[in-house]
Amino acid sequence: MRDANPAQNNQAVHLKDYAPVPVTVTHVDLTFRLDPQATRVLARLTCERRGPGDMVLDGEALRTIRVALDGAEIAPEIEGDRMILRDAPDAFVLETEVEIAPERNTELSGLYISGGMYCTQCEAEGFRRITWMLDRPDVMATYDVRIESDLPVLLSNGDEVAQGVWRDPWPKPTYLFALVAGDLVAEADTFTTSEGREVALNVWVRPGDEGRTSYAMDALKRSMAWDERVYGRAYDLSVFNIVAVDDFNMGAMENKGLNIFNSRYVLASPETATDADYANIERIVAHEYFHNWTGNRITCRDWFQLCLKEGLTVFRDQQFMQDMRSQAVQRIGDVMTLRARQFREDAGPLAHPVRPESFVEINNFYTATVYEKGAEVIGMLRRIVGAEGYDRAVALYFARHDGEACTVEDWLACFEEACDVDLAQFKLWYSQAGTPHVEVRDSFNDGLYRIDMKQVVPPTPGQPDKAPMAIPLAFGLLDTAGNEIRETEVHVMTQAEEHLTFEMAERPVLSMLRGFSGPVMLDHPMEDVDRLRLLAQDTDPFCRWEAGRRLAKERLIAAIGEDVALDADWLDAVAALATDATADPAFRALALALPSEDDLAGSLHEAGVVPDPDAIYAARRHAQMAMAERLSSAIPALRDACATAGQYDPRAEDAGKRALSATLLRLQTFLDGGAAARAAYDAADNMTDRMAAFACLLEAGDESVAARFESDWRHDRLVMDKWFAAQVSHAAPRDAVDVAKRLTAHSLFDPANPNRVRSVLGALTAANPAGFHAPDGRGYRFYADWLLRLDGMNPQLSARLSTAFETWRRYDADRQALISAQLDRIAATDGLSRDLSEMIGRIRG
Ligand code: 0A1
Ligand code: ZN
Repeated sequence: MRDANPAQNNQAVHLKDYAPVPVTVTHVDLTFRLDPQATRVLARLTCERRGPGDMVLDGEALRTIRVALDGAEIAPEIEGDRMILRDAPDAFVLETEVEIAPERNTELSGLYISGGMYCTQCEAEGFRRITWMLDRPDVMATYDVRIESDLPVLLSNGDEVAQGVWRDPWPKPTYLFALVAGDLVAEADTFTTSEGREVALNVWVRPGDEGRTSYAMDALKRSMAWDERVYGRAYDLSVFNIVAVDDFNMGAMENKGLNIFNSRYVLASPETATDADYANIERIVAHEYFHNWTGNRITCRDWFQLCLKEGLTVFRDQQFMQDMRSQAVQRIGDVMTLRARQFREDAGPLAHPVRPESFVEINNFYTATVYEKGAEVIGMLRRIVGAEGYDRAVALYFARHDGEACTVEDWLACFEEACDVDLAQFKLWYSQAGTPHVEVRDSFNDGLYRIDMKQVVPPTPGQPDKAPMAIPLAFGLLDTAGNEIRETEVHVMTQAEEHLTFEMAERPVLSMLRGFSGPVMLDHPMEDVDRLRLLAQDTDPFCRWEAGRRLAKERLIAAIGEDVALDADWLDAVAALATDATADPAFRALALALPSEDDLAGSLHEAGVVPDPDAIYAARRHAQMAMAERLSSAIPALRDACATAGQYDPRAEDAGKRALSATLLRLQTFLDGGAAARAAYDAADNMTDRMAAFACLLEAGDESVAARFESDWRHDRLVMDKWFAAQVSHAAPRDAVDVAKRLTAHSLFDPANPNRVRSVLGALTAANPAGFHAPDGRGYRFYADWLLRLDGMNPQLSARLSTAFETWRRYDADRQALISAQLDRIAATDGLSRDLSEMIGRIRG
């Protein structure tokens, strides 16, 4: 696909240029002689010609020792990162021997060392940093792997044949290869599949971390059972290994039979992990496990099809979480994530379709659009064809494409055939970027209720004009007393403008976009009384929450820069929700949370107003203070009612109570300067409660709590990540950059560890926007300095962090000039990675 030296080549690859390989590899035989500075990799590739043309292998940062074709040494034609084999025979064996240095691998791509163990990361194009190979997902081969090392635990994909010898019988692309070697300990268990296969399960960790794996193991077993029950997919090897590593660029990786995880998504104990950590572990363990069918057994033809495995697997993990926890709360949380990350991306210079048409560096496309919007697209498909149609189509997909490398077209064809639908227009969801705006206006006259709908898909980079999309709009109608008079129905909007009419005796209240039935921005003006009615009574929990959210947002926006009092009606509604003992505490916690500062900035920008980060910060504080005052007398009793019985239990029911209690403690802190939080900190017997109190104390300006926390938890790297992040997140905006600077100079700050870096730099940009956007530009300078420094070590990390600048055109001229100067400075730096240079180029626009 890529037709020149990738390391030095900043040229784009295009979907339209896809061509299959002329020579493929059907079996890979690998021997690793592990050494930190000089690992030898011996590869025997069984190759087969499929058509005319040269065989072009990928290799990066390899020292090539020997190359032989059918046993005879050859002098290969190596051009930068490509080895070209001209006139290869129809069938042959290509042998190579290379040397690599895992210890010097700071990119964390290929074979590297983390916390004393060898591990690999091959997605997307890391395998070429291990040995010469056709490093692309449409080349699927079986693998035999021998690991030579004195280390006690030696793992690779598939089933273990002998100590350190592994065979993976399922053909797979290179990106799913994995190897782990180290001094590790495991929690072991077993699972018997519906097909009667005994599977050994292991969660491997460094000595000292045992005892923190049981939740991950439990989540794994529940995932295996769920995929059998809901999708009819059983596991297909005799062993499933999970390994936790400390230095990892992403969340986790679905390597066949050997998932490798960022340790923060495996390790949990009540003392060290929060409810949010437990939920993430459950979701990510499920996600990686589900990839075994959606990604591994059926993989992607090329990287443009990334959403084929990621959108579908995210959708599956969301379904799983809804089944394991509260459906409503899970959906609201997923929508919040989508809006916070994907809508933001879709509205700025980095907007791209769910299936991009070109890229320079594929690692820059593991985005919220491919993952989260990709999942929404699957959800819309299911809504359109119905649950049974979806099941039929998915069953056809598994039956027809098992063992293949597929495209989005293959996937959609299964739906068209199994459900007899035409998806030509629906397919625009894969190719048109930008969040559709849906404008809804309703009116009632003489017994006729009319809903007028208009859709506009805004222009995005490279896509000035858009065609109307197929948008499933789920809606219901309530009467003015709040009773449902029409149950949820789904109208699939296909034209730019449409209307619906209903004969009715009285004006109804429209509950639109139930369950958030499509990833759109809904513009539906409504009287406060109707929103309050939906908030109190809608049968659709998403729309209830959304009604409250709209009310809060309208008030906050009105209050920004003005010193207006918040109206009593709204505060009464907030209080009613907070005190409604019949509602799920997790739902109440969500409904009491105000829209984030970034959400407000985005909404102002949408409305043509330049957001002022300090004014937004002040308006939120002002609203929180008003809520606190309104609820003041109720808070202690409400918090008492949230107390959970017995020992800490991560289950959703208890987590919801803790979330509500934490929300109330935050409000209480506005009133008592931290007295209740101090008591809560001292009384906490779990990390969820401790972190909630810690955040309040930091916001209240408590000067000793950070030192106390540090001396209690210095030894624990995952807890210390929270310590770093909380101090930046909860600093007063004027102090945030100084706090971040001080923390990057702390002895425990390690720029080689992505989690630690994110806990400071990510927290500054994501959780303290008013601090990051300090008017004198010191936040931008500090951040750009770090991007440049990190880029020399870990380009994936610097590129990902650079997205903090994607919203720069929202802000005032002074801030834009300050950011632009930093972007220019980065762009002008010699030796910038391909990853970061692509990102900065796109962000500058
Ligand atoms: N496929 C993984 C995510 C992942 C992607 C890239 C990586 O390295 C660049 C690592 C992990 C998933 O969806 O979980
Ligand atoms: Zn994934």
